[in-house]
Amino acid sequence: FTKRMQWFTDAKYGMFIHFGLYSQLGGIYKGNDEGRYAEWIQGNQNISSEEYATLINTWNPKDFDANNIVKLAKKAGMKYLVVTTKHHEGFCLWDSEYTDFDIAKSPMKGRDLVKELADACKKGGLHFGTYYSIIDWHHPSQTVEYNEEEKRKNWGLTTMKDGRKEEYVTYMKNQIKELVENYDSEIIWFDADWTHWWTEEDGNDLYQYIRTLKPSVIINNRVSKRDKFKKDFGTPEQFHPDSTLKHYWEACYTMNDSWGFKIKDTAWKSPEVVYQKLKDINQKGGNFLLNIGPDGDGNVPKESAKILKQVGKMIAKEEK
Ligand code: FUL
Repeated sequence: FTKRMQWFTDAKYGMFIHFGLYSQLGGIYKGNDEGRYAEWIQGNQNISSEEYATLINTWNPKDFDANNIVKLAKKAGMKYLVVTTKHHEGFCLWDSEYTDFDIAKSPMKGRDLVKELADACKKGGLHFGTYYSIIDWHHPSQTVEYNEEEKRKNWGLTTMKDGRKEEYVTYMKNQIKELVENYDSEIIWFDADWTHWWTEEDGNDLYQYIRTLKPSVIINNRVSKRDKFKKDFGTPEQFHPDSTLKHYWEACYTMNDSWGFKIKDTAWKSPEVVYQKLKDINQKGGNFLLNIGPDGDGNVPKESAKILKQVGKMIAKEEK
């Protein structure tokens, strides 16, 4: 285990990328800018899955440049990268054999952003990881839970339709197999294990499945009810522990407020604040995964790039 985790602990600092159909909205849908996280807009604004799915027709991030992103990450002093291959919305950034709700059915047909990033990482010497959401607001196996008390839909919790779970788990396994075998993903970064139809046992089973596919792969604790399952690493989000821990961990943070690109979010952290976080986290034995949310054209927001480069300079200076 220690050996398998070695590159990860040595890496210390990585880039998180939130990118999906939502990126083209920048947190505003039909004039409505409600909601904190732009990647949650479907849920925050209660957009039906059919209506939301039409966003695939206008999704055309033609400026997305994986080599430039990797260059930026390296300049920033980062050693690995994790991209949202499928967020809660269910849209896949790679050409998956198992769904039509993917890049191949968008105006970006012919390109595969997961492949582009995986290749760019390989070329640039960065480790490559893939985020994958367990809940899926698009997959026909699930509907969105209705909360009687609050009289509203609870998008964080999907409901698994009767008899559809096995089919969906197979779907996940097939897709993860694609990510591991075709893109050589080194980290499977799960999310949304909190939903009630996903049990600890399901998580452990999926974990074992992936480990057999590729023994060296690293899997985060969100595969299986994060609190009870510390392997391979813990994932504090937008905070970090104030002392060292017995298990591996990686704190993830945004540079402003939202993960996905949000036009109105200007709450940028200063380079000093980001640098301090990195130091503090690393000193306590954790990794730091810092997010960028490219816009609808695929461009990295100028502010993010600027902060990253300045932090990179501070790291370089300290290493001299
Ligand atoms: C959370 C998600 O719901 C957010 O959208 C984001 O991806 C964050 C890293 O994890 O659980």
